[in-house]
Amino acid sequence: MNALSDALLYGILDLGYTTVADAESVTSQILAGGVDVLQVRAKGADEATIEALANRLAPLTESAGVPLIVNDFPQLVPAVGAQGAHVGQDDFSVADARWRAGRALAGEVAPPIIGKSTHSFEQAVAAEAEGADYIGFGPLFATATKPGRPAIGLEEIRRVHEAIRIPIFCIGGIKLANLPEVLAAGARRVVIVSEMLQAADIEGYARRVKEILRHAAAQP
Ligand code: TZP
Ligand code: MG
Repeated sequence: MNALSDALLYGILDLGYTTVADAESVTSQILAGGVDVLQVRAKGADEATIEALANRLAPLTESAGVPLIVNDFPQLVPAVGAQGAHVGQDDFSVADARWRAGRALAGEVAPPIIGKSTHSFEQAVAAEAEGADYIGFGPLFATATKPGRPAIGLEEIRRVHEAIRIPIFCIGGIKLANLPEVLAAGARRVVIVSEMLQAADIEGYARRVKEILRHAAAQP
């Protein structure tokens, strides 16, 4: 399984942009394009729907060696064979999510990965202190994928990277067109949802983004 510490591109299979019927095909394209982490996210969907979806995706991520992360439902991690869960500021604490995600796995496999959404420098520092394995940091730009959440801009990206050691995935309104600006502001890892899922060639899109991120990461 690929290590989170090496991950540059984080993809999300979001049912806001993909139908349930297309889930495997879209996931296969995302994985073929070199995404390093895949989250399954379906705002408003019930637990059974997410469980069924994650169960279908787990064999694909498993054979690609890519960690599968379940949004909002850490208790599904053992049931579907995912590697972790992602929680928001108003969801479970990191410790609670870890307990729910790991209770059926104790001693069998690696401990679950727990990620947390953060929207400010203070929340980023607090998430690391709380024991999160990684954070999402954003939305950098306003985005229809997370309606009602104000943009936080690019100003704090560098300071957050200097302050904490866990992986920081910048998120929110990131597109090929603004990626250079996001990287110049100090980002190293990104999450891209809508532009990737709406691309005519999802695999080619992911590959292109990954190449840009690799190139940026190789700079001294
Ligand atoms: N959390 C903060 S912004 C966001 C989430 C889930 C959505 C990012 O999606 P997009 O389409 O890449 O702006
Ligand atoms: Mg949430």
